[in-house]
Amino acid sequence: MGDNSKKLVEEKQEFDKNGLEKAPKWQPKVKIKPWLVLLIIVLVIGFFVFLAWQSSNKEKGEVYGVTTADAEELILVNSTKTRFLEPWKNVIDGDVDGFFGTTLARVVLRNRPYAVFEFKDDKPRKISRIRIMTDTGLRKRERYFLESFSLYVANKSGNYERVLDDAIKNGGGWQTYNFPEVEARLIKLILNKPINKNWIQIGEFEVYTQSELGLDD
Ligand SMILES: [Ca+2]
Repeated sequence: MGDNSKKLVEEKQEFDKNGLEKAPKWQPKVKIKPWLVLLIIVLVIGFFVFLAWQSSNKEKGEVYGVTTADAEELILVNSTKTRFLEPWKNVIDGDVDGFFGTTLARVVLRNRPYAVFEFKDDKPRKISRIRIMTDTGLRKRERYFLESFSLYVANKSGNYERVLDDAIKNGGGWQTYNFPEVEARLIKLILNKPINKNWIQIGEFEVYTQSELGLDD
């Protein structure tokens, strides 16, 4: 008991000396570690180096232009895997330039990659045309360019029906495909070839309803 009260008195004196006469020194709640600062600096520099590399990785020359305003707005429902920086959402983003506009679908065990889309309002449409664009100006990507695809649609009952089975006929620019009008709630795009590579590239995919058939090929 005696020892304890002596200790308390000592502690109180110390507190009085350091705490009340001097303002307490400010200390950050989390200690900033030098290695963490260094890591953040490296990451920031790395990000800018990546941006520079990605812009230098593009070919100069042909530009395939932007998507048309009357294409239906799609959202991604589900899909197979892609390269990390080139996800399936890039195929419906209206961007036809570089990595950020491109989908690079992963081919696993020769299974055909695919993506399922629906209209933004979740309602069915009568569709009769699609457009596909493959070349977003990235170097050394020709070997991965989409060569052939299949298009399926599902109506309200959810049963898929094949609408198209077609090839990409003239390289990476925009190509238009027409088909008899069909009601679609879900649209499934399957990439068929090249299936012997690890990847298949596609830049943009558009869907049109009957009312937009004024568009020229
Ligand atoms: Ca795109």
